[in-house]
Amino acid sequence: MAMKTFDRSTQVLIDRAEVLGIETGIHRLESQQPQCGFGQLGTCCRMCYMGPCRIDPFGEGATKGVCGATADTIVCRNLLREEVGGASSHVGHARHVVLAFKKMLEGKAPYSISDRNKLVEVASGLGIKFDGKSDKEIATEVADKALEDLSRQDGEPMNWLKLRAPKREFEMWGNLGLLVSNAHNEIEEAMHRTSMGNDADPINLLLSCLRIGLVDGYAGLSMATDFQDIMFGTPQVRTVEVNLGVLEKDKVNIALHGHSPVLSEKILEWASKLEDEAKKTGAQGINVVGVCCTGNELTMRRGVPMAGHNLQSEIILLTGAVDAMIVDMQCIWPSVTKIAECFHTKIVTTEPFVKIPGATHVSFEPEHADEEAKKIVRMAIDAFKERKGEDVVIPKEKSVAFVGFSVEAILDVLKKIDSSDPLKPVIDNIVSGNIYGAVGFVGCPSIKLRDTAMTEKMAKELLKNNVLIVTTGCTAHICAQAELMDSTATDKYCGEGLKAVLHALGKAAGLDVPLPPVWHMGSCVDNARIATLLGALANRLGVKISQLPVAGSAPELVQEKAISIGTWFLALGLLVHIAPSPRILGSPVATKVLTQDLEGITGGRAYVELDPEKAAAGILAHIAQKRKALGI
Ligand code: NFS
Ligand code: SF4
Repeated sequence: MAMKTFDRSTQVLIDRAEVLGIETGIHRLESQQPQCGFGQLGTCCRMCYMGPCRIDPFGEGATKGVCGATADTIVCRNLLREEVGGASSHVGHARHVVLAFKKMLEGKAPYSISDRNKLVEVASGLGIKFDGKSDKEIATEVADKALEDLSRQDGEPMNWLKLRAPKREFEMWGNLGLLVSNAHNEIEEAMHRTSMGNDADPINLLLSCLRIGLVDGYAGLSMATDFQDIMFGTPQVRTVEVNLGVLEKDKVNIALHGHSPVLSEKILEWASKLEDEAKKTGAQGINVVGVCCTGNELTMRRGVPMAGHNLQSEIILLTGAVDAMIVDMQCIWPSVTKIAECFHTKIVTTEPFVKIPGATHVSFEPEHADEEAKKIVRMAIDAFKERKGEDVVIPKEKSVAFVGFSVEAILDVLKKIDSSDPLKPVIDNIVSGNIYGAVGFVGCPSIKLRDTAMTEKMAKELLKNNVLIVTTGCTAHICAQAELMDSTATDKYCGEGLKAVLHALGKAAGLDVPLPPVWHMGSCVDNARIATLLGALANRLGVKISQLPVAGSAPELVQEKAISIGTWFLALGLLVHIAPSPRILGSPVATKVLTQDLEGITGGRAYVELDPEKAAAGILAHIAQKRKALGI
């Protein structure tokens, strides 16, 4: 019997997998059932070799580990380690971009500054003096300020925290002793703290979670986004094509998967330069498509089609039409090489710390970016030659999405309505209720929830109630595939108030259609853009972010990265809806603090709900309460 799956385009390929006897994540999930209850509750500890210890949440078995650690201690330590995994990924990503940027400035890597305005904005925010300095000198100081956040030992708050944190929240974190100074030290200390025989105090551990949330938000997401914008340009609104139907049978299809635009921008450049070489092999050209967050980066800046989200990263290979999938870092399933083996598809890994058995490894160094990108594109062209005669199955599903809603792009549209006070029209509409509130949809597609259409159902329910949605990450792929990012969605799904606002904005933007009701703000590191927008709104109103009628949601949690981003949002004072539950329910203390007590500290609160209608209702109730408190 065919496996149940999430959508039509994917179903076609799951069916193909079953005919061909190829295993996918859906099949492996089923064979993992039932998954371990201790693991789900977070009460399993492997921090030392007297264990592994497991605490029975019902009090019938062991209530303490061999060393005496309680469920509260174990759960909070495990949670902090998840955060470290997430923050390490984002800080690693940011460092990787900053180092490429430095090499560019030293004339050693073939990249350039694309957005001088952003450079000036960041440099002045960092307090760098311009007097007569060249752009290169200013940029070098900016890069050094970033690297200082990974090395300083003087206890001063991180430069990027001072640069990007909203005023009132910065003050609040200062009062709570959370102004982190050095991302690497924080990560080290969190690992140290959670190793056997150190921190056993659940509250102290949870405070450390907030610290790592700030590390992630500022030395990870914000830093990466700033440097990527300076190097590759700040996104502008445009329309693109999405879903698996963007593959083209007669072209060399290159799927770019992972996270860093340092690699993918170069591949894209060389794909266009080598178009003629591809044509000589009989192909009609080269078709570069994006998967996961690399897809988001490329689509926001270059209009590259968004082929699929994380759950489709192995599915897309089942088309037999992908000639090469090039990956860099994060969210890459090791299974891709196994599936690729069944076709002519080449999987190319590029990072020394991300190798997969069965893949071809081309070490991608910014210094040799041109040669390596050229080599990789040629590998795809060669693979295309091998494809001749093979059957390909490309699902026909394809839709259109508006993308590129950077804060700058949003403000550009708003300035056309009120050039001196661009946020005023938004605030007026929030006050009038035309915009009842706003929700950020972030994170991944969950293989456990995808067939419930969790994200789409929640989104539609919120739009009906005039809640504007912004989105990033793989959730953006889901919304785009559900046609929620097309202008037609506005009349189809929005309440009257929101509809009117989006029509007016479309007109202001010079379009003859409304803006869509779900705004694509980028990849997961671009959650920094959401925080910037919220900070600007709160600042304009003279309130804290926690007072705004807004919320965050990771409707289909998968990655540790979503945990660390979510914690940053909690520190910013947001209600953060999550499904499935993070692994905290085995600890009464962690559960109570994160879902209740934290609200009295940062204003943020975690909210777990797996039913889409109930989750939307919970968020609406939260927005109603915030509106009431503001007297609107
Ligand atoms: Ni975000 Fe992007 Fe996707 Fe989830 Fe992975 S690609 S960084 S973690 S799976 S949204
Ligand atoms: Fe067990 Fe304690 Fe060792 Fe964890 S640290 S495995 S609870 S003995």
